[in-house]
Amino acid sequence: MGAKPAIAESVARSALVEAMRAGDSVRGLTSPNPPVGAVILNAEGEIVGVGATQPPGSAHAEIMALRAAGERARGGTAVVTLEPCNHTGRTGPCSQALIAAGIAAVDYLHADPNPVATGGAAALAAAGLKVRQVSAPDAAGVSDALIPWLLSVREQRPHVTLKFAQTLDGFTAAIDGTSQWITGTQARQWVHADRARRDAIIIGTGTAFADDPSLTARYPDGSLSEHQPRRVVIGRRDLTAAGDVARNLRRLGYEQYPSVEEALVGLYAEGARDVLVEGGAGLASAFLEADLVDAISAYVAPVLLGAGRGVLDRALVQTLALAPRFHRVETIALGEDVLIEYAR
Ligand code: AOF
Ligand code: ZN
Repeated sequence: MGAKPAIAESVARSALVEAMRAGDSVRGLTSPNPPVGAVILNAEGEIVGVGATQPPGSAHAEIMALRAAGERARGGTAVVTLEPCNHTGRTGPCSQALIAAGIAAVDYLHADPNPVATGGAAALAAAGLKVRQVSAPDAAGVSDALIPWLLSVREQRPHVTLKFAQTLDGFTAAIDGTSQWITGTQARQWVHADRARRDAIIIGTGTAFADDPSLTARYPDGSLSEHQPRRVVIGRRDLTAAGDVARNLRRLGYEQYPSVEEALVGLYAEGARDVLVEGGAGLASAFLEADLVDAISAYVAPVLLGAGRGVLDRALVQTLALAPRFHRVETIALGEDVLIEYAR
C-alpha cells in the first residue's frame, strides 16, 4: 500500500521554515512548555494547517495545526519543530492525534529531551507512518525558537541571554554615568519586542537604584505589550527602604534573589525557561564568572566616549588565552546601530 510519492524536498523545507515561524511567534507565551510550531501538508504537499503551542495546559502545536487542517490532513504530512509527544500530561499524546487524523508522514526538527513526553517518533513509526528527523535549513531567515527551551531541559535552569548596549569603543556609560540613548530608536524598539518574548528580565540592585528602570515591554507608542516578563532584581540590598529610588520597580512589582545561582534555581522552579540579563556591569560579571551566560545580544552604536563605564566591572581572566569566547549567530542592522547575537 501507500504508493503515494513523498513530498518534494523543497516543499518539506519551506514547510519547516513555516513551522519554525509559527513556533517563533509564541515565544514568551508558553513557558514552562516549549514554543513549538507545526504545519500540516495535504497529500498534494499544500499547506492546510499551521499551529503553535498554546499557553501551558492547553493545546500543543500539532493539535492546533490538525484542527485547522480538518479532513484535509488525511494522507498528508506533519512538519513539526519538536518530536510529537507520546504522553498524556495536561493534554493527550500528539502522536495518537496524528495517527487518528490519518497523517502519513512526519518530519520533526528536534528530538524531545523531556523523558516524560519522549517516544513519539518511535510510536508513529510503529503505527506505519514515515517518520524522519530533519535539520534546520541554513540562512532561512528564521531563528530556532526552541534553543532556549532545549538548553533549559538539559541544564535544569533557564537559558540566559546577556544584553547590553555599547559605544563603538566598548563603553556603556560616560564617566558622569549618563547612559540613556546610546543606541537609536530602532534598537530601542527591538529591545522592547525582545523583552516581550522572554520569561524574565533580570537586573542588579545597583542598576535598580541608579536607573529606576521599569523593565516593561512597550510598543513604540509607549503602551504595554500583552506579555510582560517577570521583573527580577539580584542582590542583597533592600529596595523597599530605598526612599526615592527604584520607584518604578516598587510600583510595578518585582522578585528579588540574593545571588545569580539562587535566582536561576528560583526562576526555573517558577517555570521560567528563557531569561534576559540587562545589567549592570557587576551583575554581568557575576553571570560570566559563574559561566552562566548562554547567549549575548550586543547592541553597538556609532558613538565614541574614550573613557567611561564598561560592559563588565572587573577582569574575567588574567590573559587572553583564558577568555571565554562566543560564536556569532546573527547580525541585524538597526538604523545606525548593529545588534550582534552570539552563542556560547
Ligand atoms: C507543548 N507544545 O507543541 C509540544 C509539546 O504539560 P503538557 O502535557 O502540555 O506537556 C508538555 C510537554 O509536551 C513538553 O515538555 C514537551 O516535552 C512536549 N511537547 N509541548 O507545550 C507542543 N509538542
Ligand atoms: Zn503534544
